[in-house]
Amino acid sequence: SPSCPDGPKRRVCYYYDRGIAGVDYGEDHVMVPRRVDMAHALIRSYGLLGDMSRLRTRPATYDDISAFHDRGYADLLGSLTPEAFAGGGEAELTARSFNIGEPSKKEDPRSVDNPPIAGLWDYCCRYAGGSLAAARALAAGRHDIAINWSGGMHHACRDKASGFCYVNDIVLAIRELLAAFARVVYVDIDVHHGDGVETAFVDSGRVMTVSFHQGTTDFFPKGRGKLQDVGVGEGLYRAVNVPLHAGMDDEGYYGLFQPIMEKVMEVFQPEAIVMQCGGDSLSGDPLGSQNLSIAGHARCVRFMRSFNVPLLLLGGGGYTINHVAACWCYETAVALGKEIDDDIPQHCYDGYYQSQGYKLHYPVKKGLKNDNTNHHVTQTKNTVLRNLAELAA
Ligand code: V1S
Ligand code: CA
Ligand code: ZN
Repeated sequence: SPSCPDGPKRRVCYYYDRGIAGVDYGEDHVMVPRRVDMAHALIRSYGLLGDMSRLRTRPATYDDISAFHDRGYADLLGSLTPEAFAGGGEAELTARSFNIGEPSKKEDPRSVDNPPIAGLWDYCCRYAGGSLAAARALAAGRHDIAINWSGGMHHACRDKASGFCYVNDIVLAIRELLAAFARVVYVDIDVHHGDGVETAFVDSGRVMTVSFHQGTTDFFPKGRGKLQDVGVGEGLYRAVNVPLHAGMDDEGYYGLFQPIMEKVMEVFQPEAIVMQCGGDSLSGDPLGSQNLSIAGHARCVRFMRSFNVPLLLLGGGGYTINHVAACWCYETAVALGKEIDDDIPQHCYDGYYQSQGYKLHYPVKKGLKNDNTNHHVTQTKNTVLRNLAELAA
């Protein structure tokens, strides 16, 4: 079979749906679905589309979504419109009870986490449909790596929205993979804890969830992802949490990521990997305070790819849209085993990259304080490795 310098050539498939670009969380909202369109345009401008199969699929159905989500919640998602919500009455109350528009009326409507957006159901079905199709492509053995940058909505719960996430496409995709593979590892490098995914599989012996996240007091989702949260029942030691302080750099991050994921792969022997590549762990993100470069973020993707196990790459957070688009484009090249030029080609969104000198790799914050002491990092690593060793015993 054909090979590249780092092993066999990977068959990569890619999902992109232009119906997602126009979704609007609201003028002041930090979540901008257009960043996926920007990533796509960049990927196209580098000529990478020719190296991948394009996944054309149907949107997820009500049955697909209610395989995990509560039917009452799915019904609400399917019927809610901004007009019905604004009209008050039953629709508004029901939406608020599912954390859409927030439970409290006191909230400033411009800064609601989960607004009742126009085209909500269509949006959910499209990004979830992409992750499901990507999982099916891996399960059928047709591809080695599948990508959906519009997915990765890791906070959505069975019966409520949370953290800009309405439907948990990751849980749906993992369930699909479990029909074909005995064990699945989920690894989440978004700056937030992957709470919705961890909760869904916390007692499962077949899914191991690993989240690296900012774990400072009050950081969203508050109280989740503690080092001591290790799973329950059949899932004991199969939930891994790596909380970090602000200012983490590439070297410190990889110094944790590499040995932990190496051990995870050794003790759990997964048949498939799902990786949430949230771009809010990148330097300069307005919500996160980590200091990763695109190269540092992508190094984690490259490491997971090196195991040659079917790999599903998903998006997630990321609120400096030019940085996120550049990152996901570079990670698409990593998936393909290609090195791409640092100069951003001319394309429809190139003006967005002026602040980074039209280069893919923008500089991290020089002199930013790293609150992760060597002592703290070593202790965290040793605790996680000790827990994982329980599975090897
Ligand atoms: N941190 C943070 C943050 N910022 C916002 C926000 C900002 C502007 C808006 F117009 C609307 C919302 N919300 C939050 C967090 C949620 C973060 C979700 C991250 C999602 C992900 O990257 O992991 C994956 C896509 N929400 C909160 O902190 C909750 C509040 C406690 C404060 C904010 N208000 C709006 C709700 C309650
Ligand atoms: Ca995370
Ligand atoms: Zn996030």
